Amino acid sequence: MNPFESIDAIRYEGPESKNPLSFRWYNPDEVVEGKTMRDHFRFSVVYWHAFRGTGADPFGAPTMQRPWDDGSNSLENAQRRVRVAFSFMEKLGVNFFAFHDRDIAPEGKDLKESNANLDAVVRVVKEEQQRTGIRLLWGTANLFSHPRYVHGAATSCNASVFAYAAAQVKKALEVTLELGGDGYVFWGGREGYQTLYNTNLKRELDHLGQFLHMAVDYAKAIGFEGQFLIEPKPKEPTKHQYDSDAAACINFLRAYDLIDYFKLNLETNHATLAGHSMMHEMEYAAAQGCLGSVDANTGDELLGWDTDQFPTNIYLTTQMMLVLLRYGGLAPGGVNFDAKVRRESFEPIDLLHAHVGGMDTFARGLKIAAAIRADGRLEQMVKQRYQSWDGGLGSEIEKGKHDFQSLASLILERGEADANESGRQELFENVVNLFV
Ligand code: XLS
Ligand code: NI
Ligand code: NI
Repeated sequence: MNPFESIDAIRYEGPESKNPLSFRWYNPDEVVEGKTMRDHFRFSVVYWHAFRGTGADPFGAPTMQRPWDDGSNSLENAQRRVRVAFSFMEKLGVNFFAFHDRDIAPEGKDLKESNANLDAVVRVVKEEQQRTGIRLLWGTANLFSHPRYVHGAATSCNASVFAYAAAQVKKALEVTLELGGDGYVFWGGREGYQTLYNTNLKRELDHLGQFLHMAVDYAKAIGFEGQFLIEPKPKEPTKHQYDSDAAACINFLRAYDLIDYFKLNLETNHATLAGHSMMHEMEYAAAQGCLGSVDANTGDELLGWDTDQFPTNIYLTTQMMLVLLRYGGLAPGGVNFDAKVRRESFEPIDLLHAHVGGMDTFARGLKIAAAIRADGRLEQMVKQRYQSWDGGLGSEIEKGKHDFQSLASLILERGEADANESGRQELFENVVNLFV
């Protein structure tokens, strides 16, 4: 019933290994830039895709073979699933997982029953955490699947839905605290709109701000000290999600006085949907002191939706690791595989191949990024590009010694700015390629 039981734990065997169930690059104890790979990544498995994904799509029925899962909504099934999930994570060698309240336990006939179901499954999760040492990266509440959330949760036009969502997040925070979670994520499931004709945008944003303040207050009240995170996404399920990208989220957090309590959980496929690269989203968030955690996946350039594929592109992970190394890493965040196997990859072993590949792709990205940094050429070239700011006029401006008056007289006197130098984009790209 548990197909992972008979499989050997996945081990690092090096790049020459022919064993598909081995790591060629992810070597948890290997130290890169003063930190083990284990601590750089803090890899995490998501419960929803890995253990609740059915393979159903808008055109067809579920395909996943999950012999431990009887497909029912019973508590026993939910508890058995937890045991299998932990045995999977143990064999894979990840140190963290993440879940929504409704992934791990079935929704009951009312909130009281749902909370009791959650408690019954959390007991098993706790036992498994103790048995394996696997920790909770972050918890969250599913505020988007149930029909009550059709118009959103904190931004619903229906005040009692706001209240229900508050009650659900209250419980999810308690459970996250109980399981020792390092963080708590707010992804704005249906917090957005389909048409502005029927939407009071200002009122909805005010409600969202109020809701998040209630969460901050409740966390303080119960002593939850984990990191709060907002996960940007521009569209899907609504046409326009309020938390559309890093910049929009940071603006919202500042406007509603929440910036001290939140960081961002950035997801690669969401960045693509927003018309950004993941490197842009990470760089922007980090520059604002808001880089919290990463939902690691990738989209498909030919498809315009959240395909949530496992990352296999070494350029992508190299770029991500360049940003992370420069800004000093992710903890208490992690690299959380918010990714699902394709509908056609329906055997349990595909889950292992997918995660092993994702972890190795990140490990290669880390080693390449560290090599680029050790070489120093790229950094030197960037420094060179900004040299006009390192002395003379540039440093005077940076130090605040000038205003429009003084700059205007200076340029009137000189007549023209200094000549520009080439941006050398192709050379920068060639230097990166020396290491990939
Ligand atoms: C959906 C989001 C979701 C969050 C958690 O697109 O990625 O899975 O990570 O609610
Ligand atoms: Ni996500
Ligand atoms: Ni997503």
